[in-house]
Amino acid sequence: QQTACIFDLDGVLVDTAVYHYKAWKQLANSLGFDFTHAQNEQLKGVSRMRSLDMILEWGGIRKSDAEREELASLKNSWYVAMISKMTAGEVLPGSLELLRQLKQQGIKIALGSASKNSALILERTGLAHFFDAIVDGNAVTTSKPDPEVFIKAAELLDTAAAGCVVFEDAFAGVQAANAAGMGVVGIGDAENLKGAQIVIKDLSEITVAEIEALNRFLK
Ligand code: G16
Ligand code: MG
Repeated sequence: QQTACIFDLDGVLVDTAVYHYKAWKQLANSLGFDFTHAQNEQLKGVSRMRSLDMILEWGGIRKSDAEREELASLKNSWYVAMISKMTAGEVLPGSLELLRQLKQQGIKIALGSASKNSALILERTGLAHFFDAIVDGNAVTTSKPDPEVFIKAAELLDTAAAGCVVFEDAFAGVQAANAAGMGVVGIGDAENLKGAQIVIKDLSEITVAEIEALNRFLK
């Protein structure tokens, strides 16, 4: 059974986490409070609206639905202004090399991201052409840890879930991959990524052979 790869975007292929953080921090500060680094970790992989709700809760602030929409689009306007200036230099170490090798060996590649801005980011960083399928925040109704985003990606790649290997930097994403019955490679600190089969610092630390060994048809 064939292997396919599904990549999360923010924090796995590109370093956009810092821009999300800056924009959310600016929003929280404008409302008169701040949040911690540990709290920011919890926002990774979580949808825009869910992130906003978590932040408002940390600040002990209640807003109407209309105000929440307004705050989310304000944050997004700051975020989009920052990512509009991204360059290929902001692709994380090892990403380009691994994507090239996977392509060379005929392994299918999908994006499985919570972001509604994935098209702009892939465009700006020159990664768009690698993907056989793109499933992002515009295509799903439920956020990670729900497996919807990865299940849709597997369907588009015409690959059984057990043959898919997901690359994730967020705990919510690791949970989503496990719920989908897929292999999962964690990117970052092992303590934040319980449930991943392997945890690496970045994509330079894994080979195509090691990825293929995570295909669950082989287990
Ligand atoms: C990313 C980030 C999250 C962000 C979400 C939505 O998910 O990790 O912090 O809240 O996208 O992004 P946007 O506001 O651009 O729609 P992923 O799944 O790519 O890591
Ligand atoms: Mg991520």
